[in-house]
Amino acid sequence: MPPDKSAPALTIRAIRATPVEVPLTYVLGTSRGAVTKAPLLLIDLETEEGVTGHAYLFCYLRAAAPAMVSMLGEIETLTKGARVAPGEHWDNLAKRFTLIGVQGIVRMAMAGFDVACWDALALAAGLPLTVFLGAKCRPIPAYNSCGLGLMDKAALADEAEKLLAGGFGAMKLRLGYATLAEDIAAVHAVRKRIPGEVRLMVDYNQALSIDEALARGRALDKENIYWLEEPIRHDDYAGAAKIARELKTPIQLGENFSETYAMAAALDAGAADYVMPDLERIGGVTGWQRAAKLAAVNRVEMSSHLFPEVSAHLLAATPTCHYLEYVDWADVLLEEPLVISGGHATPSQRPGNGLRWKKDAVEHFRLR
Ligand code: SMN
Ligand code: MG
Repeated sequence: MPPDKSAPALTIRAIRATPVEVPLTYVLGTSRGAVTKAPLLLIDLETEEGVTGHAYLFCYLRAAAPAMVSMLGEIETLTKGARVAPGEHWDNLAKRFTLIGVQGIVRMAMAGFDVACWDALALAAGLPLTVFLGAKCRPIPAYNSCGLGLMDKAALADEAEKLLAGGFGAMKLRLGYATLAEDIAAVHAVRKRIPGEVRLMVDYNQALSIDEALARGRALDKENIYWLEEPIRHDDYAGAAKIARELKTPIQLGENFSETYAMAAALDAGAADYVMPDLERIGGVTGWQRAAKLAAVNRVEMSSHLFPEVSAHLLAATPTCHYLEYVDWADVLLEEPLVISGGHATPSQRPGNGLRWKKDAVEHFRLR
């Protein structure tokens, strides 16, 4: 649903960006280091009409937060007084930021602004974001991506059992131990403790060389793995294509796609069987919609990366909707955390994207 036709006009007044850091219920031990806390940036887009759009970003590093706040300040300077029109803003800001490059935290800040703009428009229209985008609110299959990091095998099995709560029919295990034998032992430890029908995805977070990915991938082909994510460095599409051709297990890529251009290049190269764009790297709601069209044209199933609250709305409006990646990171900050039932996430039925901050929690977790 194009905002120009359906939403009342809104005028940008100010952008507030509040850095917080929340503890994770389950430590996320990846092959590239452990994530124990999530530094998030909460964005409020104020309009002259009194509607406030919300979004949050994942800063990855606490040190990145001040730079992202600063970029949002620059975006505020460039857009203050303009009409809320996210697609147009994306293209104008992309031109304006050409010299530094629409990448890294510049692009993340743009994406946060974009998500907040779409929220403001859907709020003003009185519609849940999914409906504003022309789709119906419906339950989206979700996999539990909390925890299951690199750790002791007994602890891994205990965690796998806990992650079934909510009726999840799928979960994701992080791999990239020193040896293939340890990777397989981790798979077996988890498998033994979960029902046979529960799907198991694995994620290497770019840890392997092409040869090592082929060797470990051939062994994993015998383990009924639902997808094998980012086995090698994320931007080696020729390498990933070779791996995708040789292995039976589907290759999943996408959290590092920078705008739709990277996704198009990956699909052209045959680098991925499935895709899972990340809201803040693909370009917010505007970038997601472009990616969803590309996935549909290529008939590739599309999942999400992090940001489950907004991604649930977007996946409901994605023709090749596959899986929502569920993490509970933002729950402590939200008036209404995302609800998981029977292994599915249902987009919030309220107008907008459903993000509303719990003020006392924001104060408590605020970075100063
Ligand atoms: C991941 C990425 C970034 C932070 C935590 C975890 C992981 C995923 O690659 O796919 O969830
Ligand atoms: Mg991943």
